Amino acid sequence: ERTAPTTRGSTPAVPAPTADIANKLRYLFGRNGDYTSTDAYQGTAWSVREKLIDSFNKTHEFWKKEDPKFIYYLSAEFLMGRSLTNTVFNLGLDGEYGAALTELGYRMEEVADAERDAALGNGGLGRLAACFLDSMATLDLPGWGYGIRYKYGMFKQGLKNGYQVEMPDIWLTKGNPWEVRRDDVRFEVGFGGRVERRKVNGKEVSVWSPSERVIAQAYDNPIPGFNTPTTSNLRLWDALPLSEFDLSAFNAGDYDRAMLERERAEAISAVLYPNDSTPEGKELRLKQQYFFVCASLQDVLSRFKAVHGSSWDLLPEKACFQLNDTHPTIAVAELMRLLVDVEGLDWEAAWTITTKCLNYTNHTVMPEALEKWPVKVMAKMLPRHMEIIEVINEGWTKWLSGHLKDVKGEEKAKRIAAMSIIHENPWNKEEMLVNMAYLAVVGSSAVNGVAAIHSNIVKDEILNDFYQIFPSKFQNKTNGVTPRRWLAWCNPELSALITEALGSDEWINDTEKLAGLRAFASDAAFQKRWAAVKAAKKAKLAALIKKVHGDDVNQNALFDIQIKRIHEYKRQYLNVLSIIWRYKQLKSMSPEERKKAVPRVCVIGGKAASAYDMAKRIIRLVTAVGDVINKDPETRDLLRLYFLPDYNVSLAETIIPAAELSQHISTAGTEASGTSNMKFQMNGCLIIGTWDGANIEIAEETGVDNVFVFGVRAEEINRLRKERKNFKTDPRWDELMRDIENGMFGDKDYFKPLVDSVNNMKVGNDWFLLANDFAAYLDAQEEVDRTYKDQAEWLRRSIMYTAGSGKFSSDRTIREYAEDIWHVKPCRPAA
Ligand code: DL6
Repeated sequence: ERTAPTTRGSTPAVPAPTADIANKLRYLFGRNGDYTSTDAYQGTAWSVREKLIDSFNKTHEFWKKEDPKFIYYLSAEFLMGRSLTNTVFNLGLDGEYGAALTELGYRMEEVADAERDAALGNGGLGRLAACFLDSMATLDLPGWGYGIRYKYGMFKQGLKNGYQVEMPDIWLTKGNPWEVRRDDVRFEVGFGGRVERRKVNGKEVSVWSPSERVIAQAYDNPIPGFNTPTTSNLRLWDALPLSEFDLSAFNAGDYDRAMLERERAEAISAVLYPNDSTPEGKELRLKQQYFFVCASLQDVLSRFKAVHGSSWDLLPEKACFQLNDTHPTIAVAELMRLLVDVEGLDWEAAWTITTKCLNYTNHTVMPEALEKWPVKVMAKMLPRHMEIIEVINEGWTKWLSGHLKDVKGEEKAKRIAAMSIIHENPWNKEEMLVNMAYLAVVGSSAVNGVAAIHSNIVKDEILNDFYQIFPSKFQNKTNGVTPRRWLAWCNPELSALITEALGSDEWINDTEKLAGLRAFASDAAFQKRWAAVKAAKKAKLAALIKKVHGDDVNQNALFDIQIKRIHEYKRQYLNVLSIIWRYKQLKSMSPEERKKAVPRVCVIGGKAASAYDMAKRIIRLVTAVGDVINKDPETRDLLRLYFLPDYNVSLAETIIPAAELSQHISTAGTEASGTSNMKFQMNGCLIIGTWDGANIEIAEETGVDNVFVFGVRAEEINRLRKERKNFKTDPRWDELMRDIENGMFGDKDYFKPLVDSVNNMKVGNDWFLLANDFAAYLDAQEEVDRTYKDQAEWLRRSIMYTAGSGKFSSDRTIREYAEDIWHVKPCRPAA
């Protein structure tokens, strides 16, 4: 049950806002008593919204008066999840609204469950952006997020006979109390057409006449900080047609044409990352990127102009933009276009301003996610931007040539070609590509990776040529997560225990204080209370498994969780192989031996991209193995495997507090950082993981001996990949491959490509080196079992995890961005 999590949630003396909730239901929804929990959610949300907007207005009046420097976080994704609980807790309204709901016969938790997740993101990158907004507001930093108001967010995942099915996420049908439509904030965005040179006032200018124009309509989503009067903003853009309706076409009986413009415009903000395996899908994605970047930059520039006129030199002192991955990188060309073509600045002046204002974060080493747009596509959709990129590239390569004056001949040409923003497609010599990461590096002041190891890979491998030239541009900013949503609000019981132990709830704003828990790590009485909280959270997850799968699970079993996007590099497949091995071991044991085994409930969750065939096969393998294991009367008390469909932020809020072991087992050097590892750590969940991403820093903060680390290191990967053909696989591995091939879990034809991808060197080449890590992984799992049998040691480690999680608050990350990259200072309105 959700109880008031902190000392802030005390029941107020003033009457609870019961009447206001009832009023909202009466006048907004025509309801008069006899409410459902969805009604109770709607009434509460619309009532809370007013307090949120009061705080938003106050903050923005203050910021307008003070005119501080702003950070604008440009991101194609914001994975916000639900807002009600977060808003009432962040605003300190949990006590009064909790009491109001009790009067109406509801609990906050059940009412909060009626809210749909705002799933405007795919995974880690989008959720990071959401955590950052929470921290920016909490730290009183003048800052907004800018993105797209997708009509359909991340698809809903279902299972049909164990296979993933995708359904649209229709999240806006019941209205959205957490947004405000700004009818006064609309900008035109153009696509296609042609560019002409004209002489205006004796000066040669480029005039772009787009062939298609749409309207970007702003929606503001207030972001409340915690323990502060600051409420900042996430401004999302919706695409609308320029004219409502083509009445003449309609009157002439051409109904299709009458609707065409609307449909074409609305398609831009319809779906989060449409499947980009087709050329049409690709074009739409570029269109989305330009759409939100163009509207956001126009918006910022128009506010700047209203205060500072055309003192454009001042812009870098008033605004900076963080490019969240390469998705918003077209901002480099768009800011140049706005400054040169629209505001009439000289190219050089505009370039100085542009590069001072922009910064770029890299979030991936996966080559397929490092965006490169065909010049043809770019030139057709954004002809003026293509010209601008060509000029930027000319200037860049010319500068480079001067810089490399000591390098001669072919070597020099090779090095310049390797760093050219526009280059040949290595797989198709006919095609030229715009490399968006290179454009971002050349056009930015700072470039950062998202964990220490990742930032080193960015410097030493992915962008090494650039690093050699601009070493000071490159930084590391290890990711973080908001401790509000991911500990205080999702685990109120643990939160209350921590507050009691530390003597105050100051840790919610200053997570370094969690280190104080180390003093309690070996205290038997404290461990007992810690364990009781975990047991309560496990009971909640057990109830969820029962609801989804109809099974009761052994709540004394070790709850072992892997939740994240399904991807070969994240190696859910390796996890399944170890579960099959565990099953076979249990089967071969005598009843006496079985008594000594550690029971486990394994849960795997995550979505596979709709076009990612191998990932879908992995999901089917999980469900097929679960079908066999969960029914086996000999072992079902000792081992279960469940796939929980439709993994999203809200589900994570239930799963993470219940987890005892979480798996972060990517091939070393492939997971840029990971952020769920930090959420698990905060909630006292032990980690089994490779030496990858933020696992490394988590291990350092928690004590490396407290983490089940296994597997090869990033430095070895390239060599091992080359040698994989000759790698002598473990006999247990060979046995498992045969089992799957021979149909132990059915569907053997469907699983064949999966087996081949890691086992048949003629077909697949085990690119992610599952076989190399397999034996070490089984050893690490045995070590997990041994440790779990010693509950005092397990609980000591669990407490040490939470105690060591101080570094991974996104408050720390955002403070570092603000100080080292943005140079933005807190600006706090009066309470
Ligand atoms: O930085 C946030 C998050 C990291 O924690 C993950 O390790 C990383 O995989 C993810 N990157 C992406 C990039 N995808 N694209 N394009 O989602 O970023």
